[in-house]
Amino acid sequence: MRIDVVTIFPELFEPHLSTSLLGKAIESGTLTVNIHDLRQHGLGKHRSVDDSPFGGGAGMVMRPEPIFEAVENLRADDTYVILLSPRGTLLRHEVAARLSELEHLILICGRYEGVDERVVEHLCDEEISIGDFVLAGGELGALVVIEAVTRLVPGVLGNAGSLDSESHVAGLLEYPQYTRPAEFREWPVPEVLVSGNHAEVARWRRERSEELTRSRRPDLAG
Ligand code: JCZ
Repeated sequence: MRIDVVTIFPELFEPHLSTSLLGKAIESGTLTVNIHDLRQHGLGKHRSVDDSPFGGGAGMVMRPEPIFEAVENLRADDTYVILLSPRGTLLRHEVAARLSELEHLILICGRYEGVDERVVEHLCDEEISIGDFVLAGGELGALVVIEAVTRLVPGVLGNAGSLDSESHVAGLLEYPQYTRPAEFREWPVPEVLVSGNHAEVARWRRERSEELTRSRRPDLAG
C-alpha cells in the first residue's frame, strides 16, 4: 500500500511514522508513506494557501488551486482521495478494513475553517471523520487513519496472530488483561486466570467481554 499525505504541517508526521510497527512496515517496503508540503504549491511570493471566505465570516478557507495541483501530481488511476473532515464518514473498523484493501490513498489535511467546497466535490472520493469532536486540522485525523488502516494490511503487523482475536473487536469490547505479579498491593488476579483451566478461562473472558459491551457499548453489534 502507498499513502500520500498533503499538509501544511509535514513535520507533525515524521516522529510518529518513524516509530514502532509503522516504521518497520515502511522499512520493509510493505508500506510507503510520503508526506507532501502543500506550501510548495502555494500562490505568490508568500506561497499562500488560504483566503477569506466568499460571503463573509470569520477565519480563512483553503484555496483550491494548491490542493488540486498537489493531488493531481500524485494521483494515478487506482488512487482513492480522502479529505479529513468532521462531516465525513465516521471511521470504524469496517471503514478501516475497506480502506486497507486499496492500493493507493491520498489524504488531504485541511486547516483554518476548512477547504473550498470544490475540492470536496471535484477532487475527493470520500470525506472521513475520526470522531464527533472538532480538531484544529486534518493532520491528527490522517495519522489515526494511517494507523488504523495500515495495521490491517497483511505484512504490516509484526504479530500476524494479533488480528485474529480482533475479527470480533468491532462488535465486542475486549476482556480485562492481567500480568505478573499474581498479587499486587492486596489486589489478586482473578483466580480463574491462574487456574490452568483453559476452557474456564475462555468462558470467563467471553462473559466479561459480553458484560462490558452490554453495559458500556450496547450500540455495538455484539
Ligand atoms: C480542517 N478543521 C479537518 C476531523 N473528526 C474530525 N474532527 N475534526 C476534524 C477536522 C477539523 C478541521 C479540519 C480544519 C478535519
